[in-house]
Parts: sequence; structure tokens; C-alpha cells
Amino acid sequence: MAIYTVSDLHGQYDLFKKGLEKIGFSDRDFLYVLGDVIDRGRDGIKLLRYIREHKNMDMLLGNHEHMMLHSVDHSGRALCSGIDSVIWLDYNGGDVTFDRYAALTEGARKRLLGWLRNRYVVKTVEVNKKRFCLSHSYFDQSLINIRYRYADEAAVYDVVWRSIYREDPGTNGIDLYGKYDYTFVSGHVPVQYVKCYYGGEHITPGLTALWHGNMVDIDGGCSYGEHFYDGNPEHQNGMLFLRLDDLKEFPVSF
Ligand SMILES: [Mn+2]
Repeated sequence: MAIYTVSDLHGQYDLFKKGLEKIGFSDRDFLYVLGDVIDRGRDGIKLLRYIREHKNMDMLLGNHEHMMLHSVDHSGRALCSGIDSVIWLDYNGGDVTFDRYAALTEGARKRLLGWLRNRYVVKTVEVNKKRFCLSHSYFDQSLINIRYRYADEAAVYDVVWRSIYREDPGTNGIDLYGKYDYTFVSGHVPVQYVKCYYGGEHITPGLTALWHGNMVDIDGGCSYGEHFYDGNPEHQNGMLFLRLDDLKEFPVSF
């Protein structure tokens, strides 16, 4: 039995299944998906339902699910006019997700929203006496193991949107994370972006997780889509499965 994490699936169902095969995922293992399951790629709704139907899988909310929850009508009607609907549909690849969502029955839409609102935003887990803190991007102690429907909205917004890798004002990774006895696992910013932006010889090219102090970024860059790879080994993209038991990485590319 092993515990795996992966992040930022972005609607890439086939690649996700390829990854499960690669890690030999079985009923005795557990998988945490760290948000951004939907959008850009077309199979986000299919992935949400796949995760929901597996008792040995769970997902945390990412900024894309957060946008969806702030866009679609909560009654279950196929309407999209909430406060995030424009940024979701027009700027963040939510249009393909909404099309699939609208094709569900009203009851199925309602069940999906109820399930999403009941996910965690920040989750701690202990594996082999090592403590991990999982989130989509940033960290807020007040959200540890709190379900989204009970969580403070402003705190959730920070955790799913802000990043230490984008120099967002007020984010101070090492200062904040260094105080805690956790290994922080998150996604949100593709490792290819961080590697190119920050450079440095200590950074391993290719589809590898990015370690920085007690933090690790495992966003494999699915959001760039399957035609992103240009032969530059630093640009290879896909998904990064991380096994928490031994910190072994399992990259799977398009
Ligand atoms: Mn994200």
C-alpha cells in the first residue's frame, strides 16, 4: 500500500489513466489529486466523476474548481453567470468544462457541486512518520483539514490562487513554510515555468518535481496541452505522480 499525489490534471483523462498504469495503482493504494482537475483539456467533468467514484482517491480544490463554483448556478440549472463566469469561460479554459457540465442531468450537476463543496483545500497526511501538507498552491494554517463549505472564502482564495513562484505580493515561501514540520506538496505553477524563469544549475531539466526547502512543486504542465513539447528537455510536460512513502517521482508525458 502506497500513498501518491498528483496535481493539475486539466482535463487530460487519457494521460491520467496512463499515469495510474505507470505507477501500478491498485485498490490498496491511495491518491490525492491537488486540484485543477478541470479546464483547458476537455475531460475535466469525466475526471471529477472518476475521482468521486473511487474510494481510494480524493481531490483538493484548485483555483479552477473554485472558479467553477463561483460561476455555475448552485441550484443545478445549466446556467453560468456567477461572479467568476467571465474569467472562467473566456480566460481560463472553463468553456470546455461548462459544455460537458451542461450536458449532465440537473440531478447529476447538483450532486457534483455538492461533492465539490465538500472537498478539502489544505490536507495533512502522515506517511511513515513523515508529515505532509497538501494544497493546490499556497498555505493557510486555519484551513488545515477544513472542508470548503465550512472554510473562510478569503483564506481559500489565497490558498488556491497565490504562489511563491510568481512573486505575488506578500507571499514568502521559505519564511512561512520553514516554520512548520511539514513537507509541503503543491501544484498550480508548472515546473517548466519555474525552471525557465528562475534558472539555476541546481534545477534538473525535464519533467521532474521542483524541490525548494521543505516545499515541492509537482505541476507537470498539463495546462500547456499536448503540443507544447518542442524538444527542449526542460519543456517536456505532462503529469508528475509523487509517491509519499519514498518521495519517488513518476513522470508521465504526452
Ligand atoms: Mn492552478
